[in-house]
Amino acid sequence: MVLNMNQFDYGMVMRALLLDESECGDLAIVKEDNQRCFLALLDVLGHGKKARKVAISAKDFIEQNYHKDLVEIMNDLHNHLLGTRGAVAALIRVDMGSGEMSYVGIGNIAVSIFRREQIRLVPKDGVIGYIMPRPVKQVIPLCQKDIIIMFSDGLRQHFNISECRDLFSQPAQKIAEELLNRLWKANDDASCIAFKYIP
Ligand SMILES: [Mn+2]
Repeated sequence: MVLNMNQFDYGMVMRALLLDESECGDLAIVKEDNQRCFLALLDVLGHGKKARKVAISAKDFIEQNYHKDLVEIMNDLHNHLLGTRGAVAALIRVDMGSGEMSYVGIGNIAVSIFRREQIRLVPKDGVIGYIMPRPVKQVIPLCQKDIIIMFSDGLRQHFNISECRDLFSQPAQKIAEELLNRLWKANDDASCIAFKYIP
């Protein structure tokens, strides 16, 4: 168990289909930014070394630009990835003070907020770096103790909340790891981010 030195309670996990992280085309990034927290989950099409190369390029780009507006990041990422095999991604920013969560999603990354019930956010269809619709930002007010879960299609997309409710009292890192263990389809790279809104 790693001692959590972060300001906020979040966790992330990535697993390569080929079980070698140097061949994982999924990418999870979390950045603390004063009283804000930025979360990105990205899945490059396919898997293996070629997908990994695109993921590394996207990682460098996102790490240099994460403080910008989410729509701007998505548009610029599209331009950055033009000519590659493309990717899908969800970008989130949480303002810890106001409790406002912003979300921009292109393609199949599942994003849910768990409170008593599950609130699913709906991305736009498209592939970043290939054919991308105009990204749109959704703003959702969070409630205390809301848990944001993001995961790629390497995990089973539809599951009953009762399959994972027992996890929600755990630290975010444990939630991310356990969800991946329980929902991994073992036919693709997989990644998951969990974030607890505790202002
Ligand atoms: Mn995938």
